[in-house]
Amino acid sequence: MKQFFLFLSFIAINTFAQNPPKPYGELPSKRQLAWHEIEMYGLVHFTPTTFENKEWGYGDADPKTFNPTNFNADQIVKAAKAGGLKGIVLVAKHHDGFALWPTKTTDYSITKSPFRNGKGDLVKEMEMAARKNGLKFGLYCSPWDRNNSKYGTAEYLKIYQAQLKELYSNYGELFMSWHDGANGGDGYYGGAKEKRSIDNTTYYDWTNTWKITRNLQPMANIFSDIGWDVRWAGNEDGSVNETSWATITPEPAKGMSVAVPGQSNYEINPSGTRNGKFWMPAECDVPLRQGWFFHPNEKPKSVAKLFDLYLKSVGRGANLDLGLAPDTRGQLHEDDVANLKAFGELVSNTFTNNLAQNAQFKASNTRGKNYATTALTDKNNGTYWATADDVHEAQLTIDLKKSTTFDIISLQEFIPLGQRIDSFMIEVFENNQWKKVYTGTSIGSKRLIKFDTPITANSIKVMLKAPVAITLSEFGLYKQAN
Ligand code: FUL
Ligand code: CA
Repeated sequence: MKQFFLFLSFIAINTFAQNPPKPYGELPSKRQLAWHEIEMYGLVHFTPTTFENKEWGYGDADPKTFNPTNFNADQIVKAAKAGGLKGIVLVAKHHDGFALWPTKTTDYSITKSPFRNGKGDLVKEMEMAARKNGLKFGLYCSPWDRNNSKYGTAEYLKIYQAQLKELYSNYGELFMSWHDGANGGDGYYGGAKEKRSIDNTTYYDWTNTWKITRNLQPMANIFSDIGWDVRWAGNEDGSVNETSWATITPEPAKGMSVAVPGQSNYEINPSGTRNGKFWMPAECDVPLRQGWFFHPNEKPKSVAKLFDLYLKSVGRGANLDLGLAPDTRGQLHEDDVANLKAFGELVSNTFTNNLAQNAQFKASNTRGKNYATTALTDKNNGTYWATADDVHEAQLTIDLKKSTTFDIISLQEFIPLGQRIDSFMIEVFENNQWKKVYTGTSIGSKRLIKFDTPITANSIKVMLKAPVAITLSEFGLYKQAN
């Protein structure tokens, strides 16, 4: 009888330990999880502004100026793909108000341009090229419209919402609905040529406007200074802070009472908020060149710079959104194509060979056999090592079995159960002694730690702390490729 009870409690402990840990805090939605997997995408700016060699079109350009000599969506998408980008966000309408699709909402569109004799739809061409090459597709339709005579009145909101409805109905499933914070100012406004200001806390009625997005495109991640799904990194340099949480509690701008796009305290965006109210990871948007639009006198960023931005965005749990600027032909410049390709190769060559692949992992605690350390190097973000519920501090000892040289350590949490880990510390066994090489805080979807001087070691220790059971889905050691 006693043995029978022992047996029962043995089963109880085991089944209990085999249950996944309880989720912690805010959790990513299905659409956000899909977004995290993407890591990198591109943001394409191509309107009459390109032909005017400006960054912000005033809204007065003759539609006939939009006359690419050889527009080629496939060339742009293929170059992006070679760069490792997994999606394209097209600016369907920028601040100049020119619509790249045959919209019913305004005459100021591609239908009045020589492009495809006024019969073209550039949004469709980009969408088709993206899908054909296996990239996701998203759209940015600027709320600020410097061409529209109605801008600033209630009527314009209806026009803007109708534009979103057209865009969200006719171009398949979108992974992003992008919004910037530029709001009002001077413009052409149908010939009025004046300054118009709006109250951006109310004018765009974001709560209802974004309901349109949710209804028509449930998988589209809404991006703005304050989400709903993805937050602006707070700068256009392409990086977030070393500590950057996927959660945030948005704050109004100083002296204001509500946080809206264009009017939030975005100084908190690069680091987010530990245990924040919303799962709202950062997107680092940065142009490949200096400007968002093509300018003949500018050059694309170097491959080394792009790799550094990758480490400071994707490597800190954010995504990288790289601005791509077609030239007046309607293609990416050869220099851009070359740097994208070299960057894509550098990323893939660096991260193909996990030097910890054949290491022996020893954990100070493991939840049960379904959560064993073998999950750490199976290249599957869906499997993870976890500790028991009452174990909030744990140590992984990684025996590399031979002396190994690396300069990047990669850690990934199992984020479907939330951002759990508060902090971590890494030691390496170098020259016969343990040496602390890094202490950090946020991990989230991915954390890449880059060392300027490569480390040669036989063993590594990772100490992790969380307020709840710890989860880790992947661990990797890499050497930056040449
Ligand atoms: C900003 C805009 O004002 C720029 O022109 C560009 O579109 C960038 C991506 O977002 O807010
Ligand atoms: Ca795994």
